[in-house]
Amino acid sequence: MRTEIASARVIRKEGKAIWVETPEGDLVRAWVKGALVQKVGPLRVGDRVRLEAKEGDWVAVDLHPRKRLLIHPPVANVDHVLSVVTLREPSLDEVWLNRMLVGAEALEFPVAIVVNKVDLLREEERSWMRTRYAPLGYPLYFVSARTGEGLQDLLHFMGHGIAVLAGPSGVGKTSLLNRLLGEEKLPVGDLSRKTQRGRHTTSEVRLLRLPHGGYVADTPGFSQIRLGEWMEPDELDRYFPEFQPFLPCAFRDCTHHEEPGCNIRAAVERGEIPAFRLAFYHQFREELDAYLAWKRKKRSGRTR
Ligand SMILES: Nc1nc2c(ncn2[C@@H]2O[C@H](COP(=O)(O)OP(=O)(O)OP(=O)(O)O)[C@@H](O)[C@H]2O)c(=O)[nH]1
Ligand SMILES: [Mg+2]
Ligand SMILES: [Zn+2]
Repeated sequence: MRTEIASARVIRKEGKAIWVETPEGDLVRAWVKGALVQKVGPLRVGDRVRLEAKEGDWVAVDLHPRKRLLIHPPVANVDHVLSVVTLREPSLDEVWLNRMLVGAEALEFPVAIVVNKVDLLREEERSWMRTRYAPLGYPLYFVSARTGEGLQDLLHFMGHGIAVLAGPSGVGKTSLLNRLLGEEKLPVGDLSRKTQRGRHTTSEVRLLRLPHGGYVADTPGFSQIRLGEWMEPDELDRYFPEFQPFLPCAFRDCTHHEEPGCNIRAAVERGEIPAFRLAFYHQFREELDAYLAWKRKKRSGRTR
């Protein structure tokens, strides 16, 4: 009889119990030691825990250090945020995509761009997307949940990690999720979840096992990204990876507008930074400045 499992992955929560996957791939139900919850707060799917056998039950007694914690949905140790977008049906929401890229940089989540519905695209549209986004350095995948094109490459990229899908409404997140899961599909419990609301079924996010290993969260994340909650306006340029080789400018607080000695503008003029990215920088910077002004006003209003 084993008395300990050194490391198992929490893949689902159910009331006070958790379901963990052992290194051998077995699914085991366990309880969480009260002292552990007091120490680290609630466990999250994605967490790795040490289990001990106590009176015929498994009990999680320790949490291995967390790398990253996503809040909506709550998933620990996220390895990939897959930003799903489309060029047609619906057309590309570049504001969403660029805000996502910047937000993920700020929160230090590794992000990839997944263009779905490529079955609807002409070759010129794909190459437009590739020319525009590949130079930023993010992994870029072209897939179709309808035809299955590109999904093996994407699964290979996801590897054994934990992935969370993100993307605007209608881009095909649910379709992709089902297609990526292959034969396994969402278990019946998931299908009836909507009709069982109010019963004992869990509404928490779950991790679903991908056919080649790895997991994907059953709930998409990052539906809205409010950059102002994560950064100060003058930090924004740190989250544009392609700006980094050119920073700092002559003025440390350069906003990359008309200031003399602005390396970013110069790089745009030489074609070394895409002009559209500087335009998004200015757009987000304005939003952040306005948000900061609003916060200050609110604060001073309260003290009076
Ligand atoms: N042509 C084509 N249509 C697709 C593809 N993937 C999804 N669709 C269609 O796009 C529509 C939206 O797909 P969903 O999977 O519901 O999109 P979603 O991102 O989950 O949308 P929300 O749940 O509203 O956020 C459906 O009609 C799908 O059949 C694809 O690869 N090609
Ligand atoms: Mg959906
Ligand atoms: Zn500058």
